[in-house]
Amino acid sequence: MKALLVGVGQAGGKLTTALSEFDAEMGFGAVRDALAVNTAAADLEPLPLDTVLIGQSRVNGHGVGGDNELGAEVMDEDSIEVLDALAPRMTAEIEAVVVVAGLGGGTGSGGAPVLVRELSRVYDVPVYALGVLPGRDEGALYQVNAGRSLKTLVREADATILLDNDAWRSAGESVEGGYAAINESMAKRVGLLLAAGEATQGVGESVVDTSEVINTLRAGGMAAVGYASSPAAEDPGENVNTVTSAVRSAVMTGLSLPNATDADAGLVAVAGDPNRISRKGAEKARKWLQEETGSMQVRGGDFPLDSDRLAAVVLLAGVERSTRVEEFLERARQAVRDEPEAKPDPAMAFQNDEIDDLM
Ligand SMILES: Nc1nc2c(ncn2[C@@H]2O[C@H](COP(=O)(O)OP(=O)(O)OP(=O)(O)O)[C@@H](O)[C@H]2O)c(=O)[nH]1
Ligand SMILES: [Mg+2]
Repeated sequence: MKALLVGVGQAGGKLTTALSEFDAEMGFGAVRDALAVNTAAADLEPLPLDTVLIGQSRVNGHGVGGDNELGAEVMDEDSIEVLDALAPRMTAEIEAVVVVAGLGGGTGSGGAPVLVRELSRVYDVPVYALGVLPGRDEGALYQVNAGRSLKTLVREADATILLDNDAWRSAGESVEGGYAAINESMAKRVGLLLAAGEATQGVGESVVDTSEVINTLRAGGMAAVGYASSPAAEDPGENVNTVTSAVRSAVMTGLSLPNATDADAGLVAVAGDPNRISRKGAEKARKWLQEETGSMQVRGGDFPLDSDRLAAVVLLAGVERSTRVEEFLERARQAVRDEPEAKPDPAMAFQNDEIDDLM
């Protein structure tokens, strides 16, 4: 899928950079161009991308400080500047626009849904959102912001691919400390998904096509992407279990939104040397995914790559009924209910039992 990426806010800019770099390193050419938009000048400055600073008259280049209503207003007021910067990049080859943002902050959280709406008005190609959900330890404001942003994105975007900041957090590591690793993991998943339909050399009937990725995402709503890889034998006959267990790991432990396995549609791309891919394994894996997701609409195919490993890239679409999404929404609702207490008097902590005495 030849895509144009637009990162909004700090997380959006960093993740867009990670995606562009992964695509370039792999030599895929699926990411045709990328732009970063923010209200904070200092966050745009280090990015190796073309940038647009919005909201200067409102916040003077200093960001919106987690106020996502202000983020939405600023994008509404300055969307012309963003659309003007995108126009020359929206060439005839572009098959989709992907708006990337952290949903818990202000600029990306508020700005992404507005930008998705504007892009959908102007262009006929699908407009997807790639949204980062705050981890469970991030503050109430992040949960509330993300809940509102997600609700709006799901309505405005052709599909919203979710990345849960808790998905790859190793025990004891802070979310902040893990951003670079999280962004790389996510860039790999989404980067491979975008590239899956591009690898048409060595064409066989079984090669995944961009239209299959787009048709899977047509299920709309929320989507998740999984990935896992494993060393492979040269003889495809020996790789039946290699393929099935890679697909299973991609779904069970490698999903961008863990446990989001109740889906309306799915796609399995088996990446690697086509001579090593076990047809039987790929077929078994597809059947397994149909049972696991409860969807009859599971597409599948090869993603030819020059490698001695085999990897599985799994796209699940229409995952909004999943327990993980429900857990997140409950956190967001709880944070809304708790809002008056979200900014407690710090002195109260010494009078109630929120914090245990040491002795
Ligand atoms: N995965 C990932 N998440 C990030 C990154 N940076 C920030 N976040 C998450 O994104 C949310 C905050 O959004 P930001 O992008 O920092 O906020 P912003 O859009 O710049 O908005 P303001 O700073 O309020 O103007 C939080 O949930 C963070 O955990 C990153 O590099 N990677
Ligand atoms: Mg910011």
